[in-house]
Amino acid sequence: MSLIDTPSTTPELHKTVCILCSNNCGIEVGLDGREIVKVRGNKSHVASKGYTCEKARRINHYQNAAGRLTSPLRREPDGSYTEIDWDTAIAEVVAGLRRVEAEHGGRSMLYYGGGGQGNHLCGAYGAATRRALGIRHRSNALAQEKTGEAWVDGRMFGTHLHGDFHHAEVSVFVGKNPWQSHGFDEARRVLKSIAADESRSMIVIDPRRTETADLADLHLQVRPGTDAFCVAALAGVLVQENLADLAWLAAHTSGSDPVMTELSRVDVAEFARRCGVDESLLRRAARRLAAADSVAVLEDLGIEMGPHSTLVSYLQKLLWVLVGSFAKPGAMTTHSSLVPLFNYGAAGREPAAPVSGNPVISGMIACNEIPELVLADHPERLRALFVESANPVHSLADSGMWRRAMAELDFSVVIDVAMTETARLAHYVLPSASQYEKVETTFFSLSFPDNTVTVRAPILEPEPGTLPEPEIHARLVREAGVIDDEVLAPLRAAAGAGRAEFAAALAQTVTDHPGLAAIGAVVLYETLGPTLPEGMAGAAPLWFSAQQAMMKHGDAVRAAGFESADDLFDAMIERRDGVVFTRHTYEQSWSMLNTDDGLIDLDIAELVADLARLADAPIDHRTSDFPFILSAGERRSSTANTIIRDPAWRQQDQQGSLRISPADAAALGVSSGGRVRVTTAGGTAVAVAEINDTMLEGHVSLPNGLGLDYAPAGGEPEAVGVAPNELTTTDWRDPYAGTPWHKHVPARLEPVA
Ligand SMILES: Nc1nc2c(c(=O)[nH]1)N[C@H]1C(S)=C(S)[C@@H](COP(=O)(O)OP(=O)(O)OC[C@H]3O[C@@H](n4cnc5c(=O)[nH]c(N)nc54)[C@H](O)[C@@H]3O)O[C@H]1N2
Ligand SMILES: Nc1nc2c(c(=O)[nH]1)N[C@H]1C(S)=C(S)[C@@H](COP(=O)(O)OP(=O)(O)OC[C@H]3O[C@@H](n4cnc5c(=O)[nH]c(N)nc54)[C@H](O)[C@@H]3O)O[C@H]1N2
Ligand code: SF4
Ligand SMILES: [Mo]
Repeated sequence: MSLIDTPSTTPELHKTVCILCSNNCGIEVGLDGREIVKVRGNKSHVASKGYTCEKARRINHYQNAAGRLTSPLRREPDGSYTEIDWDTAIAEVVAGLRRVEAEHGGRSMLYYGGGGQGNHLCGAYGAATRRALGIRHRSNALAQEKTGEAWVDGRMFGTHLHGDFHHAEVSVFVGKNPWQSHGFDEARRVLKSIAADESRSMIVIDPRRTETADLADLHLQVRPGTDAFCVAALAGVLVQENLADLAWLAAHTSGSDPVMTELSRVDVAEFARRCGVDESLLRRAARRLAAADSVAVLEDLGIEMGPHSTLVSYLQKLLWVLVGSFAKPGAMTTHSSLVPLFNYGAAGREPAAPVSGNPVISGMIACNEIPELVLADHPERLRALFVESANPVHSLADSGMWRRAMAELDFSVVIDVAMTETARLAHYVLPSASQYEKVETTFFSLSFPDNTVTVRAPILEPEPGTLPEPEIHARLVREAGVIDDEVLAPLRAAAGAGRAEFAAALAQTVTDHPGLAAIGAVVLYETLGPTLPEGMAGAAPLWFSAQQAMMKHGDAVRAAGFESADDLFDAMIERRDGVVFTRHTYEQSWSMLNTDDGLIDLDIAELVADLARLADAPIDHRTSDFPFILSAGERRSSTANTIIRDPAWRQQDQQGSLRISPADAAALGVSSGGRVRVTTAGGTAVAVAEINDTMLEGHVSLPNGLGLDYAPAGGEPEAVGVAPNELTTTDWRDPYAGTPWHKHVPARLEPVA
């Protein structure tokens, strides 16, 4: 699937990664001045091995979009923006946040974002700024998708898991369409090889006959929002037909009794009827799981953004636990992390969110609660917002409520490359260098037994007027007055003398000045950074990550070929093809479990109680007013969150069509290309219809990331397509994680002349 464009001249190629999804495939790009004119997969990349999808090819639409921000901006009382210099901007942003902190305390301030699909170093630096300025709350997009699963993982395993789809005998995708959305390396290659291998099987649970479902052996085409019934029935069959591996469960798990009892009570025939899947197909799927040597399961938004989402996360994990598919090739495993995406330490004992009292999973306020917290009449309401590398006004539920919330804030600042829907409502906007103009990496390192990380060097100079985030945060932290150059001077000298000297000096300095640990990223940038190769200073915090990796996973780091943390760090800084930083044994997958007794804990009492009540839960949330279910935000071949704003990027489906089944289209009297008004409890919008026979009757879908304002060079700003969150509300959400029901929005459709 490697794409080779052949321009007339052959430019020098620079190794970097694609930033459009969490896979971050290694690519080689050719430049003509500042234009990216050639893109091809990097065959030497440790993880992607030359694989890319079609989206990487037109990455220049990210790098060279019209309307790049090139100066810090201040909003004036009349709503216009004035360009200001960096010194003024840094001083005023710090003063503004200080003012809110002085009047209302750090609990009235929230930091949102800290990285998208290709950039996570800014999150490490953002943490320093957050602490330097006393911003107490934080959140990011994970708190509207993955916190329910994280809560379950915390309770069952105390850590995050990886599925080995490259080798699994049976791969299961629950509300996940890896053909379009990826989520593991070389996704399309892997899906095709499973389909071509008679000894392996793929099970897909999805109401739509997706590109992935087309390759599956068993497609369980559930009615939207009924996965809890489907997955409970699968687990019920495993228990009721005595297909569970009882010896394995006895040896490796705790708390299985209440779970087995509840699953033995599941009325499989009735649950099959409720989810709309033929009972015999469901039983075949369960038997296939039980017969397999290895099973790997991946869930994603199709269930994370719908009814019973946290319960479904739990039930899907029971499927592979019941058949003992853990810690072996092709199965589920734990894995190492360079910097973990979640903190599982307090699972089940999370602090309560202000106002709502809901749990704050992994330290992140549920995204749906943020605008409510701003608009609340409450002493602990939010009054200041610091947004970095995210566009919450567009990407979180209820854009209208978000606009009202932005207007109520005493202070707001956005760091971005573009004048986004969020930036346009902020008091200050700080322009950052793009992801190809600075050193970057992501912490999406989730593989096993080999785990990889790719640090990339800048391939272009920063756009004039912009700064890389490490420098922005260093200046903010400095302005906040928490850096003392006298304290840093010996560290700088030690860094110049050598790594051992630096490590010793740092340990001493942090002992003498414990406050410095909180702004560690900036301290490393300012002291170790200058000793790194040109352009790489921003990667200095990874030195600390390498030390941590060595401390936690020394054997695996050494097995990957690194004698010391410094060797690992140097490799990350030098190697443009990525680095295998840990090489584990399957036994180590057990030791990385992080539960009290070292066993997998099956009994999540709250969710077992939900399972017991499931028979009484509603099956259908449609009403006569809203007779359709809209999935608002589908991943397609031409979507990439809100990273690319230029609609010309999309070679097909520029408008982002509303997919509708042939029968529904006929009943409404719309044809492909016709216009349809979509109305939900949250709002109304007009979309272009696409009659699509992969859709179930009663189910329609709109793509994610559409409806972004974009002004082509010299042209007028225009939004193309429907912005999905003009149609969503914050109130329909998961009771545990507060995650929105974006895949399950009751809607009404009317043809528009
Ligand atoms: N092309 C592309 N790839 C991307 C992204 C992108 O914007 N574009 N974004 C990235 C990000 S941030 C993420 S989180 C991932 C998300 O990746 P996915 O979760 O795979 O993407 P979606 O298409 O949003 O939803 C997956 C599936 O859920 C199905 N679905 C809808 N309702 C239900 C239901 O009730 N039950 C079940 N079982 N399924 C249902 C849809 O039909 C769809 O096929 O993609 C990543 N990759
Ligand atoms: N209705 C509905 N809403 C959804 C979804 C859905 O399925 N349906 N999907 C949700 C999901 S899973 C996710 S992950 C979110 C994603 O939504 P967000 O978390 O908002 O993230 P992105 O869309 O990836 O936006 C990244 C931002 O980073 C900016 N950016 C790019 N490069 C840089 C850089 O180098 N530095 C800085 N500072 N900024 C940069 C981009 O211009 C963009 O504004 O959307 C969610 N929203
Ligand atoms: S969009 Fe994702 S899968 Fe496609 S090339 Fe980019 S990183 Fe790879
Ligand atoms: Mo996401």
